Amino acid sequence: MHQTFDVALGVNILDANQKGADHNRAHFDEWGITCLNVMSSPGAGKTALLERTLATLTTDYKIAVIEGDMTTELDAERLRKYGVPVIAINTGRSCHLDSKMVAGGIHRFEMDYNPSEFDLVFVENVGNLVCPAEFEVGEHAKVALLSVTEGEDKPLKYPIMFQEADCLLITKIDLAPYVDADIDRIIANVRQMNSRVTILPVSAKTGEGFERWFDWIKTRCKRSEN
Ligand SMILES: Nc1nc2c(ncn2[C@@H]2O[C@H](COP(=O)(O)OP(=O)(O)OP(=O)(O)O)[C@@H](O)[C@H]2O)c(=O)[nH]1
Ligand SMILES: [Mg+2]
Ligand SMILES: [Zn+2]
Ligand SMILES: [Zn+2]
Repeated sequence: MHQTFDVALGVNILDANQKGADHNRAHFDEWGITCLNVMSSPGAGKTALLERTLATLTTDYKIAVIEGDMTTELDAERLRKYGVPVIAINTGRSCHLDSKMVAGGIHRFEMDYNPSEFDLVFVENVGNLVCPAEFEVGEHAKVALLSVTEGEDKPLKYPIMFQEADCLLITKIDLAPYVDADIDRIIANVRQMNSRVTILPVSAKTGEGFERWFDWIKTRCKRSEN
């Protein structure tokens, strides 16, 4: 009984979330914006990835960020240094962004800026390897990060994030020798969960792998220069 109730409640919550996600995507489509939902466990390097990405891509693309954190604007402040609009959403007790929270962010963005001038919106989700993957926010693609310091088994233990991802960044590869991480094994474990995902090893510290990441973004961007 208890389980049936939980399952039904879960389906209703996800149904309602999906309607909100469709609403958000319709806004992005109307404005010609590509939205990428960036997700990982806490500290895998989402903000560091976006810092290095903004440092390069803002010359070719007009970018905004929707920054989700349970509390604080620490990450939002880090990204504002790159001169882009950063809409901060504090989720309070919620360990993921949902489509309604992101709708609030989008409507704030719409009031303060001309969204049709923008090409790309990155959503940095709350650090959590589980539920962000289940709550679509209106993105066109899901980007998941797994750092080499987290352990090679994570794709097997937390499958949903890896099954849902369109692009999987193996981050902090500069640290691989220090933590005995076997990148080929990480890739094999990700592949076991998802045969079609693009897998890109990167280091936000050295910049290694970022050209391929930028190329991937360009193939996804509606208003691509290429
Ligand atoms: N050596 C190394 N450190 C990194 C790299 N990327 C991120 N870090 C460090 O890892 C820590 C966490 O990075 P963040 O970018 O804040 O991670 P995050 O995923 O945004 O964290 P939350 O938003 O709190 O979930 C920081 O101390 C970064 O400097 C990298 O490529 N190499
Ligand atoms: Mg962050
Ligand atoms: Zn959650
Ligand atoms: Zn709306």
